Amino acid sequence: MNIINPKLLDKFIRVSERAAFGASKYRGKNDKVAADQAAVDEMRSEFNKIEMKGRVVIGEGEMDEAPMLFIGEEIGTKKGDELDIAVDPLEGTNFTAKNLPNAISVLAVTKKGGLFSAPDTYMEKIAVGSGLPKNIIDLDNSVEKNIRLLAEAKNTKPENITACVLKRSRHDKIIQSLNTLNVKINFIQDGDVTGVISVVDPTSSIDIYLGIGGGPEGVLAAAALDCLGGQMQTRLVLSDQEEVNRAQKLGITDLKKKYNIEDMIKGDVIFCATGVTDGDMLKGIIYKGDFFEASSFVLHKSQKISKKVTNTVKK
Ligand code: VTB
Repeated sequence: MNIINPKLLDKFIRVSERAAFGASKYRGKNDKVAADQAAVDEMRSEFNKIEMKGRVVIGEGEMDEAPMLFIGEEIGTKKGDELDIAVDPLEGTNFTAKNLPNAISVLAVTKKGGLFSAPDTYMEKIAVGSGLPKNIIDLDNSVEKNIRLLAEAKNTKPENITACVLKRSRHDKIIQSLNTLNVKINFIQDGDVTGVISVVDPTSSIDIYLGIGGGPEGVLAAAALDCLGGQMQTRLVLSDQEEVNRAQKLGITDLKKKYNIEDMIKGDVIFCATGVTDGDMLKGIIYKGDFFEASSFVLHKSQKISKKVTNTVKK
């Protein structure tokens, strides 16, 4: 495999740490725009210190909207390896604004051409953990069929399965089907990157993730699952011509394609997530005088690295 230089890992951890620190200043201040902006600014300036020819493939929007970290933006010193980068500087803007658990800063990195550039539209998602028969779940199966297949593979009954679902009315039908099978549902208010990753988290009881969330968040979660041996399938939800145009602009021709992890993430990948507020997966940023303490979840596929790190960083 064409690997990402392992020496860059610490530098990428620093990027998500700084983004989380930026956002942390706005915890509980009821201003999600300012929190997001602070995360973006910190993330961008830290990325620009890294020796690489980086390109944002999943970012804060498209160039004509002129945000920072837009799709296509070149980042890094413009010397070094060509890397594709997906970012969500603040995943959980509402959580941060209200100082609720589970806000994170998150990024994924591949070699050039390794990341699916998903448009910022909705995406259907289904994900399960490791150690299961390949292609066990499918978006074209009914919810009932997917749950029964999963329960069978786990040698248990549907009533012993736990599903994670974003609490939205668009999921009423899924919820009804899960209720019929007596599946336990773990609702989340927001933050489906963490929701999807929970299927591979040995400390969580979640067996399956189901539902519709953001496309960019889907690809970020796929990067983590790829390193941890989970399975995931996604499909874009394009609700009008404008969204179709956006997808086509990113080079997508088959609008109904089902994406498995290997269609979203190719080759080596790095994933870093840092807690902004305390959460199920990570502790939030802690201030310590002139320093802050940041907890991150870090993965590097080719190096078989999967670790949680806590660093003390100068403000
Ligand atoms: C989704 C989900 C994200 O926001 O994008 C959601 O993927 C927005 O969904 O993790 P709604 O339009 O239904 O509110 C998050 O939950 C947080 O960014």
